[in-house]
Amino acid sequence: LDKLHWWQKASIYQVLVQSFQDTNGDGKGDLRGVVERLDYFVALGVDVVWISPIYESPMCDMGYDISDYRKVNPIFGSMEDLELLVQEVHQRGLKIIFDIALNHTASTHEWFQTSRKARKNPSLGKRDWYFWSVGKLDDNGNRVPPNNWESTFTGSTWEYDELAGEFYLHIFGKNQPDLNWDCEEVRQELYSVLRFWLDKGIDGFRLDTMNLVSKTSDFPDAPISKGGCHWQPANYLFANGPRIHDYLQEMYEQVFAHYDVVTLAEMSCGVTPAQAVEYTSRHKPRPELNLIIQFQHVELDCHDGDKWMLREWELPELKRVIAEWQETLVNNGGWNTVWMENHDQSRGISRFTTNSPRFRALCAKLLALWQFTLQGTNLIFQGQELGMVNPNTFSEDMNQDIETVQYWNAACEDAIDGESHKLELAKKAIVQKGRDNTRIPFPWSDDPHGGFCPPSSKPWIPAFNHESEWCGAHQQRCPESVWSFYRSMILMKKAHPSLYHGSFECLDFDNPLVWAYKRRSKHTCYLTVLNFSPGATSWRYVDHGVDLARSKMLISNHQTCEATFTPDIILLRPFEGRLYQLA
Ligand code: TEU
Ligand code: CA
Repeated sequence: LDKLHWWQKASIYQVLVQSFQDTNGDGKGDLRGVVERLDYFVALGVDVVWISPIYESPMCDMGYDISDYRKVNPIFGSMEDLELLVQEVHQRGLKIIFDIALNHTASTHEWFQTSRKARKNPSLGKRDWYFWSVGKLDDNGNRVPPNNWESTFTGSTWEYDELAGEFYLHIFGKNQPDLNWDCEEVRQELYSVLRFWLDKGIDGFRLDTMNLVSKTSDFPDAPISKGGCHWQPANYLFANGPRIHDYLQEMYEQVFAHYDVVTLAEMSCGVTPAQAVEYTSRHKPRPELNLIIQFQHVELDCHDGDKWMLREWELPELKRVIAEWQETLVNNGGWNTVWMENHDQSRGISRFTTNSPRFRALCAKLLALWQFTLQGTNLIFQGQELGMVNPNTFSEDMNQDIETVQYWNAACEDAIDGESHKLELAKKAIVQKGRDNTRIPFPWSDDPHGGFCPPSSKPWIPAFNHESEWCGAHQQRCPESVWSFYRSMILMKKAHPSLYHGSFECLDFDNPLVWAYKRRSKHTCYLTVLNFSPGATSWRYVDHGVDLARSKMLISNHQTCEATFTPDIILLRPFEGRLYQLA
């Protein structure tokens, strides 16, 4: 156990700074706000604070469009505020990691501005810092993009730039041109940016879209999407590309090897458990990354990776995805991260259980039991520990997110001929999946705007559901609250170290209602049993080689939990979950 790194034992708490705590009344959360709330993290028991991008940015994509990597965005505060935050975090025995996007910059970045001019005037330098293409001629002799790739935020990944007289590549928004990592100078410059922040004493990075930085050089067309998907499968042509391992190894050797820090790399657009082992294995001669964030479990509710094409799913599918990740990484020297919501995803309760208010607290606790008894480093997104749910309403002026706005505009254009059913589907998808679902202000108290900003200010996006019993202040005082349950689960994991590294074994795969699994290390074995259904049910443990007679129930999400099992069956109430330590 002493061999575990701090980041393997840590619970990481993600703060979306803009929606956390506003201190100067401009309706946007800021760094001073995070400083003011640091004791909240201590009370909850988390170890690491992950802050969303706070660099200079035109804020077209929540700061994932960076225009100067070495400057602090004034809407969040100053460099002094940031240094104060790092210092105050450390004073409390916590750690802090920064979120940074190295795959692309903002189009307003000086690098991109130079690059576009340099296409016609090479002496300016930075000519190849981005991906440029003259495109091709279509049948009518018009100049069109070199291939058919569609961007994550709808439309072509190629945008024509007048000044350059060429197209540039952007996998995300057109204001987020992709950096060309094949260019040595680009990599060196980015490494020096990383060192700049590490030298300020931060404890690591969440690296945005890190598996996208090596692209195939010839930009072939992607297969045409089937079934009216807005998103076609071009991802395998730009994710996990040909030189990705070289670059990650180089980055490790030139930067991270020299610090005791964690790298938490987001791997969007598809990564398999086997690839994840490649990226994170501790047994490799040339290490790359510590942790990765994968997405397979949040892609079950859509068709072909198109997040807006909603799809019904069954519990056994979720079990299979999770089991494959758990087993593959544990058995091969990798290490999982376990998460269910973030600033790009909607709320876990609304997605994995039910929106019914009657079950809200139970479901929140069920999911906490689930998340904290799986193998891996736990990531919690702000408000998850309060059992926040999707607002579940649609209003056009609530849509702030670039992805949602562009999808909605495209849907409106597409439905011109009064095809109102198309718009209804789009609305439904946005309500269920839109990124603004988790971006609304944090409900601290039952003050106006949930105490997020002064009463006279207007939050940048409307606050929602800050009913007093669900707000942070109330839940912190109430031992039965979701918040208190999260705290218990965080402490539970620390008290039972086998939950960090024990093996994972899924029982009764095909059971559509109950999810049961064992976690085992040399001396201890744990059993988690979760009823994912709104009805009472039972689970037969004898068939699965479990002996409950001499075992101890450690925690349950039902307040009074008598030993409801007959000699070989556990009776479970709606959405009931339990954790046993087996003798
Ligand atoms: O996300 C990368 C990504 O591909 C997905 O998570 C994507 O945003 C999602 O599927 C869209 O629904 C990262 C950031 O987390 C996200 O906020 C940024 O918009 C994106 O990169 C671009 O920097
Ligand atoms: Ca502010």
